[in-house]
Amino acid sequence: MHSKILLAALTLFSVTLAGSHDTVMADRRRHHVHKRCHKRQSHHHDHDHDHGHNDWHQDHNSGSSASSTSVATSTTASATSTSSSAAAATTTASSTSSSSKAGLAWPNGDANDISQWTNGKIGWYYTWSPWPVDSASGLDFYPQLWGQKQVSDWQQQKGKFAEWGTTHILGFNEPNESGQANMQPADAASLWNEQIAQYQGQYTLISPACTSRTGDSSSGTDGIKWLQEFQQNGASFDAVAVHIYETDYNKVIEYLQKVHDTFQLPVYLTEYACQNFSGGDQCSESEVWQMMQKTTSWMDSQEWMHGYAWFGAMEQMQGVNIMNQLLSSDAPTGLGSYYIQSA
Ligand SMILES: *[C@@H]1O[C@H](CO)[C@@H](O)[C@H](O)[C@H]1NC(C)=O
Ligand SMILES: CC(=O)N[C@H]1CO[C@H](CO)[C@@H](O)[C@@H]1O
Repeated sequence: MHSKILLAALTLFSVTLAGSHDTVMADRRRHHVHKRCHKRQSHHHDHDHDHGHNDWHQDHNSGSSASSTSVATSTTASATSTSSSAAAATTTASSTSSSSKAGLAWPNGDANDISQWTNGKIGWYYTWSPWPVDSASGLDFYPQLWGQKQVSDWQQQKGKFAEWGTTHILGFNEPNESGQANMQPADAASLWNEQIAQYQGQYTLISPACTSRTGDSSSGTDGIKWLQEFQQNGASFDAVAVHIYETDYNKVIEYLQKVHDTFQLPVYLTEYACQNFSGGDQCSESEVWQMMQKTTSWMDSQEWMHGYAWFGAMEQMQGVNIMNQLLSSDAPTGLGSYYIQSA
């Protein structure tokens, strides 16, 4: 299964792009076809997840934080007044900010009509790069410095942040994965301090997005540990980004809780889907829907969750279970419509 996905990924990769990363990037700069570059990066990303999550399940046997939270609030009779005012505060916080929590992870450039995604709860998008779509989307664009290979793109684009009305910046893409930005925390902290730290105070700086991998192996390192080392090397950020692929929505929520407990900062889930990267059965349609419904409602009401982006607004899912697809035939799927409209 691993090698099959990898092979499929590599085949697709060479067929669609017919070139190395650097060729594609250079090609994009010359011909302004940057969506191909993004697609390739998210794609590259996916096949890496294939190796990425072997040691995840064994480390996550604790109970569901979601269910224990709801039990606590609904059954503690003696704490009624405090828990209801806490709940009211949470509701107020979420109703003022939930409209902008939902985001689009958008690798399509202008090839698909992004305006179809704007009349609902989605407030922002990113493209795995500092390149926004050309069309006016009405969504806030969060520029990302994907990694070392995008530094020249970043330098080319950063003069436009102010005119775009930029509010948030996203750090490196999965630096703890060998198939992705693949950086040592110390090197990453240097690059961060050279290219991104100068914007602190001006924009919300969202950390590099590590995967939820736990434990180390030849293909990657524990994501939380990586980010702690990044901090210890002098990099400072205002919020934490993370990527999570799981088959049980409770595990998504547990990991978000763990990230928040560790860093005590707002959290952005910038890629997630109902996906088995352990090589076995994939989520059924109902499991995908359950993950979508449970996670979005939980994140919308959790005040320290500031943003999320489901992986799937693309025609080619590139190795991720197609049940997660938000976009097909240039229009939102049923799941995509739910993602746009649920409140
Ligand atoms: C995911 O794959 C693993 C490994 O084959 C398997 O044990 C597990 O049951 C699968 N998960 C689901 C939800 O099917
Ligand atoms: C493969 C790999 O481990 N990639 C990076 C992820 O994080 C580690 C450890 O922090 C780095 O050494 C790697 O370069």
